[in-house]
Amino acid sequence: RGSSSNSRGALVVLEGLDRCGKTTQSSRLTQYLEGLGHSVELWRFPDRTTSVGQMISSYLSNESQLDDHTVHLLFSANRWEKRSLMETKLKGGTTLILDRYSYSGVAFSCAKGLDLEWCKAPEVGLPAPDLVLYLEISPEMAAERGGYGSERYERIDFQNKVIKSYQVLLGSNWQIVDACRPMEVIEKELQETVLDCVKKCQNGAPLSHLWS
Ligand code: NYM
Repeated sequence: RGSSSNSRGALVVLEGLDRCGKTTQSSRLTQYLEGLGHSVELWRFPDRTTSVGQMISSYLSNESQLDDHTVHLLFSANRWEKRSLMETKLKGGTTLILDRYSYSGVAFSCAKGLDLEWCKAPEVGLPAPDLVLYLEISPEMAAERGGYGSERYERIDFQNKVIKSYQVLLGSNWQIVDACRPMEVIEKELQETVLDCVKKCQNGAPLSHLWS
């Protein structure tokens, strides 16, 4: 597949508030690309399977307490520990669909009051996504979807702060997707956008690094 010698997989990120539908949409998107014969993998951050990920997971479920800066750096370390595999996969032609990435890292920590530039710094040098799909929904509507669980951050007032920090991060490779619509409608829209992006990367669009 792909005619250019610089052909590679695409790095596609799904972002949004808790319960915006990211997880459903990212797995449907992965199935869709697989069905077309593309090499594709679905990853999620935090990756709770590593030892850093386990520290994060116990923090999120309130089983442990950590300083806000410390947990921010753990989330970042959890991406760095996957960086080399991420680049290998992309170079090998595999498209990666990421359920959350550095934008979540910055948006959630900033919502706690940490400094924006401080939050962005540890992410510098990670592979930059070719496309960020931001699933837009109000915290009230997200909360209605079966309600929030017991994890940290799942509160309407906090989610409103997260929206504000996402707005600061918005870049030219972002697509804002109205996530209040029926699942199938959103799914179709994402398919078209992502397929375009996959083709561009097959044709050799260079991979860049954060924060670009
Ligand atoms: N989260 C996620 C962060 O605070 N920083 C990060 O870097 C990442 C990747 O963790 N509320 C937050 C956002 C979510 C929570 O995510 C766990 P999920 O998608 O529910 O597993």
